[in-house]
Parts: sequence; structure tokens; C-alpha cells
Amino acid sequence: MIINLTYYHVANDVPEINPDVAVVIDVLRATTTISWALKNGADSIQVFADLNLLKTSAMKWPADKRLMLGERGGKKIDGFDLGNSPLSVKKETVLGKRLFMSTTNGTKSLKEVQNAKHLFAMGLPNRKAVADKIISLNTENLLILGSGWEGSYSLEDSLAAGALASYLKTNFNSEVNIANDELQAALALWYFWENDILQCLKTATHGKRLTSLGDYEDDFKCCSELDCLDIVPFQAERGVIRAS
Ligand code: 3SL
Repeated sequence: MIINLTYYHVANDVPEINPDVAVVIDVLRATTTISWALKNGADSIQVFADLNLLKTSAMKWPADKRLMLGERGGKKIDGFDLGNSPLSVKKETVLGKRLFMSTTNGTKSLKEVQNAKHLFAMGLPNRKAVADKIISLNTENLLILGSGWEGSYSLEDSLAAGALASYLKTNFNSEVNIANDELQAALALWYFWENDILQCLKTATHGKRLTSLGDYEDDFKCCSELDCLDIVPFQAERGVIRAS
């Protein structure tokens, strides 16, 4: 069986299809934060593009079981409990809670492909875990969606798309077809940077944006760590991500 891998840089590029399997990537930092929050025992993460809808939905949830989390332009949203750092979703903070989350790009990408039969969120720390899950599904088509930055290309998401494709090429026991040039380029990017992921993240435009906002050294380290998490964040119901 052949698996066809297709990569779109940003949500706007995705055609109106309901793929069997979709993987959303936002290395800096939404899908890394989602993965760590679930690792640290968050009950679930509900993603929103619209902030008013997020607040209304959160208010319907028990106060001691909810957190509002998100950023705009890299900065924590006023009145929210947490920003979008994977370091902020510590066990003592998130255990047993539902996180109501909205970010500039990552949560919008998750909404864009929410009709997929299987939808996963992936960062570099859980690349292997998500890839192994995809392999177990024996799918014929995989749509990989980078979150980019406000509609434009992002180096770090493409790097992770290449990392995923590389793992699948090596470990899928049948043919892997790299279906578009975007993913060929992402693979080349991965082979170029795979031994210096941290530097790639800092070189990226969004890495520079974060650096200009403050000290994000620990965020960079956390987001660049490869294959250290066994968590597979999947869409359990529309807009709600849980761990498997
Ligand atoms: O764009 C997003 O979804 C965020 O991950 C961006 S930030 O790294 O939190 O600034």
C-alpha cells in the first residue's frame, strides 16, 4: 500500500476536502504546548479562532476545572490565565483541567481541518509518537498542515513536516509517496538542519520575533527537543483535543 503525503504551508492553502488523516504542526509554539499540556495531565484542550466564543464557552465550564490560554502576536492575552509557552503548562497548573486555547495561527489551523476523520497535533517532541500512530492507521493519504505565520510560510513548521516525512519514509513498511514539492522542500530542509534544530528555530522569522519580545531560550530548547514525548494529541470531538 502506498501512503501519499501532502504538505500545505498554511491553513489558507488547504483545499476544501475532508482528509482521512491530517496532522497540524505549529512548532513555535501551539502544538508543542498542546503536547506538553496533555503530557502533564490536562483533561483536554478546546481550540478556538474566535476569542469571544472562547470566553463564553469557558464560562460554562466549572471554574476550578478550566484555564484560558493563548496569545496574540506572541504575547499573552489580557485576562487569560496562561500565555502559549509549553513551559507554563506544568502538571500542578493543568492537571485535570480543560484548557480553552486560542493562538495566532496554530488553533486556526486545527479548526481548518477539523472535518478530518483522524486529526492530530504534532510538535518536534512528539514527532515519533504521532508518526507511529499514523503508521498504525495504515492510511493511504496524509495531509500535513503547517500553521505558518498569518498566512505566510514558516521555516520551523516546514522543518517538522520534513522530520515527519523522513520518519515515515524510513519506518512505513510500504511505499511512501512525497506528493508535492512543498514536502520535497521540507524534507531537504530537515536533512540540512536535523543536527541543529535549535539553531533552525532561532533562525526562523518567528524565532526572531519571539527573541525580540524577551528571553525565550527555554521555550526554544523545549520546542526543539525531538522525540521525547509519547503523547499523541488527537481530536476526540469537534475542536476538542485529548491525549491517546
Ligand atoms: O501562532 C501561534 O499559534 C503561536 O504558536 C505563536 S507563539 O509562538 O505563541 O507566539
